Amino acid sequence: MFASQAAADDQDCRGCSKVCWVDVKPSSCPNSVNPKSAGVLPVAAGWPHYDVSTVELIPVKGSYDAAFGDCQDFTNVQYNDDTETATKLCELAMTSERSASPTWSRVEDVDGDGDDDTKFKFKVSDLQLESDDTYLILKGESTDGDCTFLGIDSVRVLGGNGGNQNGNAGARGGK
Ligand SMILES: [Ca+2]
Ligand SMILES: [Ca+2]
Repeated sequence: MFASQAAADDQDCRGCSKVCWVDVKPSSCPNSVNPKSAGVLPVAAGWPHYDVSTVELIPVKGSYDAAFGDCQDFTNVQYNDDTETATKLCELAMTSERSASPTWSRVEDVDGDGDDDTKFKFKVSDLQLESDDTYLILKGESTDGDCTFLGIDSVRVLGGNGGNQNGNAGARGGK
């Protein structure tokens, strides 16, 4: 492992960064979460080779011009896997000081396209969700240490007035 190099790249968002699809609460939309829940949050990601010890789920606020509307969906994947998007997600992730590490993970073909993906579970309490959080960013290093993989999906935090009300506007809005 080249953890120190990976960490250095991670810090400035200028290392190798790539985007994969992420579906918070697969098969559910909106992705509603009770921040006081003692349970776990399932998240699927379209990439099988994570160094799981580096994976974080990061709550962020605001409007992001994602290609999808309210929710990413593993059955209808829409994301921009270009360098610009990867850099944007990396910078967005750095605006948050909260993150959770997965308590469970398993490699499987979530969307049935013949390529392996990864399922994760995160403790909801580890996320320290706030009512105006709008997205969750999944970030982790590749097992070969060469690249950071990032993905984003919306979250609707129950019990607040926040939620992802700007999801569609964000999707259509400018940058
Ligand atoms: Ca979902
Ligand atoms: Ca797959």
